[in-house]
Amino acid sequence: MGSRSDWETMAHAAQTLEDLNVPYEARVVSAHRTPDLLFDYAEKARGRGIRVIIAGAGGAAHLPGMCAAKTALPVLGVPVQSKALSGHDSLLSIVQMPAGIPVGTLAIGKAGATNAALLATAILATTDKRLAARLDKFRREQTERVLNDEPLKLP
Ligand code: RP5
Repeated sequence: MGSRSDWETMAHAAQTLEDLNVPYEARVVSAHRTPDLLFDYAEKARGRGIRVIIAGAGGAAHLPGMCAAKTALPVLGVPVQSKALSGHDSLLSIVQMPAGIPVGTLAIGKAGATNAALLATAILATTDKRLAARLDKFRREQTERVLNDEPLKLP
């Protein structure tokens, strides 16, 4: 993520990966404040065994795009909800990539962070049957929770 201040949002991705028992690392790597670290991180990621990168950033959110520019690993971008523009700036900064350098862009905020983890897991599960089974179980349990919810009452 681009800043420690993104952790509140990106922790939802981390928690989802924990729940699915998917190994991950959480790092602050800023496109603007630590650009050399970003290049180094992205260039070495594949060699370190990383298979998917989830990049969350807010405001002028250049982290996912620049990360994707420096690695051919799948990069999933999470627009963090900014204070000034509610994350519209983050979303537009991440989603409009030029053809040739893809970033899979998720929703703004918590839903995007959670879904980035689920999408990363789905990518990894294409070559990992045990992970695919865990993901299926997660979906089944989620469906059951909705179906077995208490009937709605007037507030
Ligand atoms: C972006 O600037 C970060 O991803 C963060 O969302 C935003 C603000 O960063 P801080 O000023 O809170 O560190 O690079």
